[in-house]
Amino acid sequence: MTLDPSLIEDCARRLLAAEQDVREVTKITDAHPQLDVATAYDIQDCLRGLKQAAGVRIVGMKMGLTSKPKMQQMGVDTPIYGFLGDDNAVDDGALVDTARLIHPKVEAEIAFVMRETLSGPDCDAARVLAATDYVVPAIELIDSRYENFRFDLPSVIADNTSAARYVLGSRPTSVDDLDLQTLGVVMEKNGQVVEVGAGAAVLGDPAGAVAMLVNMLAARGAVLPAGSVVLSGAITAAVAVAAGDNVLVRGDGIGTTSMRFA
Ligand code: 0L1
Ligand code: MG
Repeated sequence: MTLDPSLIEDCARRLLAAEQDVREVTKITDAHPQLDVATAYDIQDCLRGLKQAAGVRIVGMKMGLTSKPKMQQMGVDTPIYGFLGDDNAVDDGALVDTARLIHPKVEAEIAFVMRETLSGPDCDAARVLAATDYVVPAIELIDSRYENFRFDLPSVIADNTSAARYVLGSRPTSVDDLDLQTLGVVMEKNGQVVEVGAGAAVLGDPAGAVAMLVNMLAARGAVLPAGSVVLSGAITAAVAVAAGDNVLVRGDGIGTTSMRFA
């Protein structure tokens, strides 16, 4: 079911207010049970427009629900995408204020920084690799605006796929020197290893996940601009964090990145 434009804007404003006021809200489909995926992306686009109007600069995109277990849990067979603003970016090693977050969780990811603009519909991993400037390890902090992190597919798309913060490693590595599928990643919390994984956990190949993003954008008449940061999807399960925690992600041959929580 599509919604009329004023309802789309109401939904986007409600999600924006929840993020700004750091409070949970009921999922959109409680009020609009027939909400479809295309209209959910209309709400996400509206949210993006509201943030841009408030001065946020869009710096990239993210893929979500890229692992088989998470897709099975949601009963879906396609990943989802969201946008990244400069207000989501955190410096490597910086302190993140948990008072500004509802129920934060972190994921280990590989981030791509694009040298060239990519457009679909027939993008593939080879084109992504050719258009990539470099990759770095990343931590994505997700923070659903919905009660108890409970949502369905249209609701989480509207909520910008739970995007909240991210940090990138500071040592750029060319993809020419890497096998992204076998690239191993370790996540430590407070000095203990809590998650391990390899790039292939992301839809079989993180570069393939970026290609899928480009093709999904093309279906909505959009491109992935040169200079974009792309979080390609979680390699590990999401781990809850709280004030006092330190999280570090190490990627084989690509360095480390970290976030501290106050
Ligand atoms: O980045 C992600 O994979 C998260 C997507 C949204 C689902 C969630 O909040 O767990
Ligand atoms: Mg993620």
